[in-house]
Amino acid sequence: MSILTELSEALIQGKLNEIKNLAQQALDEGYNPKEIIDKGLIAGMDVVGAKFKKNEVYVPEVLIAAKTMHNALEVVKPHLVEDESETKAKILIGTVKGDLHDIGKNLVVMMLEGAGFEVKDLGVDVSPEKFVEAAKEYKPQVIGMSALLTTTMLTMKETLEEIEEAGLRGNIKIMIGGAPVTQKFADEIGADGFALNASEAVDVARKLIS
Ligand code: B1M
Repeated sequence: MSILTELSEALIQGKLNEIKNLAQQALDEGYNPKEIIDKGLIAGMDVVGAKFKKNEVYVPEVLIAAKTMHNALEVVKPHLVEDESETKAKILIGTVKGDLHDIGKNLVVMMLEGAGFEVKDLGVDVSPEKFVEAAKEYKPQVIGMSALLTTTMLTMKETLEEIEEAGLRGNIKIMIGGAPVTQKFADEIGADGFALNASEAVDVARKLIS
């Protein structure tokens, strides 16, 4: 079994401690952090998601998988910070109101920081008002919103409208993402950018500030 498959399996089985050693082993074997995340950790989480959908696993198991992912990311994260030369642009980011999923958003944060962006992470369940308040205070060039539920995708539209109503839209670009989000949806609600995954989020953010 390759180390990436071992990582997927450890995540599926919620091996909280073993996954740290496996992540380190993958780095030692020369795999780059993005491969470890995409082909090992996210691949494992996709299996958990499919099982969750079929009621083969329940919320407690999914939470353990999430914690297992977090443990592995702690080992990988220092190796993602690579590009110190980028101009520091500020990005405000959060998972929208009603939504508690943060693994994908945290990955986006890690990649953006790795690419030299200054990121202010508002966490999860972030209301439109909180996005607006923080935008006034922090003055970012980009606001990023993440949503994992089809229901909370609608909150992205609401948040975008509140940002517009607060008169902040002229200076700030909006980027959205999350498993159910599409380019079509981004166009429909008038977001400036959509990214399918964390690496793409870096490219999109760079385009938005250029
Ligand atoms: Co939730 N959950 N969950 N869950 N959960 C999903 C999303 C679901 C698809 C599972 C399923 O049915 N197959 C389903 C949603 C169905 C729908 O809306 N259509 C679902 C459900 C129903 C629920 C609950 C309602 C379950 C319940 O309580 N009955 C509940 C809701 C809670 C809430 O938010 N209010 C719930 C709870 C949870 C847990 C708390 C147990 C846990 C979250 C733990 C945590 O995040 N700390 C959880 C998890 C882990 C999942 C699955 C299994 C995995 C999500 C994940 O972390 N993926 C998920 C199934 C799935 O997606 N396969 C599921 C890995 C992550 C790296 O990918 O988040 O897509 P992702 O992020 C990617 C991209 O989307 C993109 O880049 C990331 C990295 O490449 N991206 C961005 C993300 N944000 C971005 C922002 C950007 C740009 C790109 O710019 C700003």
